[in-house]
Amino acid sequence: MESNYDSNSRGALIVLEGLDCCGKTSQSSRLLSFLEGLRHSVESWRFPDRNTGVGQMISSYLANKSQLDDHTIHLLFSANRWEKRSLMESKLRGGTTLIVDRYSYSGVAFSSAKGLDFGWCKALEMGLLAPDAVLYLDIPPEKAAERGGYGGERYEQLEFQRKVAKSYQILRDASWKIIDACLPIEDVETQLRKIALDCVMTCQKGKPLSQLWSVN
Ligand code: DGP
Repeated sequence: MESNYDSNSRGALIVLEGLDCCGKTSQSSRLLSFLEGLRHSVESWRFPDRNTGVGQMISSYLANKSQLDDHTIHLLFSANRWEKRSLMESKLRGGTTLIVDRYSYSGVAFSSAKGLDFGWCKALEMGLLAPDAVLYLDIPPEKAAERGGYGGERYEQLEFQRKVAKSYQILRDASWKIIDACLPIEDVETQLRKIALDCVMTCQKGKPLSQLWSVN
């Protein structure tokens, strides 16, 4: 009997991206429950990871409790992703799928929207693991601003989010799936489930890991 097993069998790296208040966080937890329900080994991660020392500095900056030069805070965001790289790789190689709320794309989109050089922001992410799928929850900045909880943190300002949306557009590549985040929450969930499941299956059959910024 032909086996689907391959020595490259691994978990999938699935990233959710989008403007602030696009619904990523609730969709990440719904996706986690869905895949867990199918008995997949799966974890939910998020960046910034505010639990590390670096993450606490970022958290304080986002809450406007500390001031940092734009390049300095960007380096911290990037370091926060790098400090989790080896754990990420071992989880994936061990067969665990990771659903990651924000990743390098947020890094480049948010920092370049502040005026930092696009290429410089991208260069810092080179060598991090490339996602198998980027699920971009697409929402007009004006709609996101109408949602509850908006405005609490440093970057949650309409004019700034408009710039972030433009930067995200430049970053799109073949690994991106664009989902209309204005649809009812269940419809968004259905679309994400299908894409995520396809992705998990492909990685289970043996898909080599690649690094940013390669196109899958
Ligand atoms: P969240 O925990 O999803 O609310 O994200 C925190 C905020 O940080 C959000 O406004 C997006 C922003 N952000 C995430 N990664 C980066 C990064 O690498 N650089 C910058 N400048 N901002 C980021």
